[in-house]
Amino acid sequence: MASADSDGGAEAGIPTAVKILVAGGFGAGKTTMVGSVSEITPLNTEEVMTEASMGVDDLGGVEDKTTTTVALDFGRITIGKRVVLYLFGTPGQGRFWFMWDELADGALGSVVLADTRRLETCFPAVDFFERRNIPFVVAVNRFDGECPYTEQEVREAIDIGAEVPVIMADARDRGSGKCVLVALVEHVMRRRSPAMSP
Ligand SMILES: Nc1nc2c(ncn2[C@@H]2O[C@H](COP(=O)(O)OP(=O)(O)O)[C@@H](O)[C@H]2O)c(=O)[nH]1
Ligand SMILES: [Mg+2]
Repeated sequence: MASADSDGGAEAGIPTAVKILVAGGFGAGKTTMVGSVSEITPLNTEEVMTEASMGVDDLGGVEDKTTTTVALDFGRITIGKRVVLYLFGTPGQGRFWFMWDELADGALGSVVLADTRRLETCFPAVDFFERRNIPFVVAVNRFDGECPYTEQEVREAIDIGAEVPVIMADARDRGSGKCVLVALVEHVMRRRSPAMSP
């Protein structure tokens, strides 16, 4: 898959295909976000949770959740006619960690969804992308309307560098999800050509 900096295709009228991950803890809104922004019917592998996942998946704070993504979510969105983002939602449960390296292969960057009710559930995702030097933005999914924390408080809680964008978002809202993705693409471009930084 072409990366965003191979611009030849875009100049010739062929959109550049970019792979983006949507990560975060179990129940943070990954499936919801991929579904709300995707311009194709999103593929999702949601299954009703069975007793087999009891005691295996961490339902702390999301006890009402009755389905779970067993493999991944997949969606597509075109940004400004030139760039096509292919979105891969990562499975949030710890028992699917083995898939993350495969999914991350060739990814331009990632959205880490943070659930304001359980901020700590996004730590493993943040850690994963930091270790592999994969650019990411943090999208704070405001579950009950208002986010109880300021951007600075979220930053301190997650302990991320000042250069990582933190965006307040609503995973159910297409426009909001699109803003998050544009922020990610801009962040990746800034990292690749520091001269573009404000
Ligand atoms: N109130 C509210 N509910 C949300 C929001 N985002 C997701 N949800 C709900 O939270 C639950 C978990 O979301 P889901 O996308 O399945 O999480 P995933 O495990 O990260 O894929 C679902 O029932 C969603 O409908 C949000 O921004 N606000
Ligand atoms: Mg899911």
